[in-house]
Amino acid sequence: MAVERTLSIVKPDAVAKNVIGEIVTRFEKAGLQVVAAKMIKLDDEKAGGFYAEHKERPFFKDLVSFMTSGPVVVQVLEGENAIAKNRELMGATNPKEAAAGTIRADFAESIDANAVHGSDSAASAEREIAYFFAADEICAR
Ligand code: RTP
Ligand code: MG
Repeated sequence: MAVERTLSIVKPDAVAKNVIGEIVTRFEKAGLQVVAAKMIKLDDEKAGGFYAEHKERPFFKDLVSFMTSGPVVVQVLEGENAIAKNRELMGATNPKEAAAGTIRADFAESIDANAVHGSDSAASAEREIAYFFAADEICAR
């Protein structure tokens, strides 16, 4: 299995609930390492650009409005099979469909306020990491 990097976002609902640490602990316990991290408040342009693939979807406006509603924590996670592993830890997009014990099952409120984002492919991970972090902000471990 290859060592990969993936982009994770702790979304505004989870930051507001004060569960940043509990979420990061799940990544660490699963063998993923934080190699870059920052807390930021997204604006419409930054959030819209991040979710550009969903621009034509009916939920796009709500998605941008939610993602700009409060600060988020963006992180790069590194580890074996990191992209799929993170998606597994997150659970399904809709918390009602998320498997028991996943982050979304335990912390998400709704399909909009769903606690976390994770890159869905190697190509997405590469684009999303570069979208938030300069190369010298990522610390090899
Ligand atoms: P994310 O990108 O945030 O990690 O979530 P995801 O891959 O599980 O889901 P994706 O299809 O990429 O959708 C991005 C975010 O848009 C909202 N969404 N709402 N109302 C709806 O049908 C709907 N579908 C998606 C969710 O908040 C989702 O996280
Ligand atoms: Mg997605």
